[in-house]
Amino acid sequence: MVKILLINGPNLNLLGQREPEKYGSVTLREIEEKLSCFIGARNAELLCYQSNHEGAIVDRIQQAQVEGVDAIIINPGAYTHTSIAIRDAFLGVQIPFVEVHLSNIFQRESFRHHSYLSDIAKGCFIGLGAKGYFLAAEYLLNPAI
Ligand code: CA2
Repeated sequence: MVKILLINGPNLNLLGQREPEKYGSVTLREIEEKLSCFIGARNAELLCYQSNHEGAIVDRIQQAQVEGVDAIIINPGAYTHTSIAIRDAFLGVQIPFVEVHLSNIFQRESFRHHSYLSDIAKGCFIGLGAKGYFLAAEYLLNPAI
C-alpha cells in the first residue's frame, strides 16, 4: 500500500486558532482527518507529523526512509526560508515530495520569496489554502493526467 507522510512545520499547530485571514479557519487536526479520508479512499495510507523543531523534522524525514514512505507532503512553515538542514535531509533520502504553502509567499515579504526546497521538490502548491494539501496528494497518487 502506498504510504504518504504529511509534515507540517513550526506554528502550523495553531492553524484555525489565530490569523484566519492569512491561513484560513480550518484546524490542522481537521486537515489531517480529511486528508486521511481522501488518501484512504484511494487505497493509500497517510501518516501525519507536526513539529516546531527543525532537527525533529530532519529526524522524521530520515525515519520516513526506514519506514518505506513513498512520498512526502510538506509545509515547512518558516523553515522554508531558512533550513539547509531540511533540504539536506530530503537530498539524503531521495523520497519524492511536494511543497505546500497556505498563503501565497510571493505576495508577502521578500524574505518569504525564497524557498530552500522548491528546486528539489516534485512541485509546489502555493497560495491555495488547505486545498493545496489535497492537490498535492492527488498528484502524488495519480501523477498522470
Ligand atoms: O503559507 C504558508 O503555509 C507558510 O508556510 C506559513 C508559515 C510562514 O512562515 C511561511 O512563510 C508560509 C507560517 C505558519 C504560521 O502558522 C500560523 C497559523 C496560525 C496562526 C499563527 C501562525
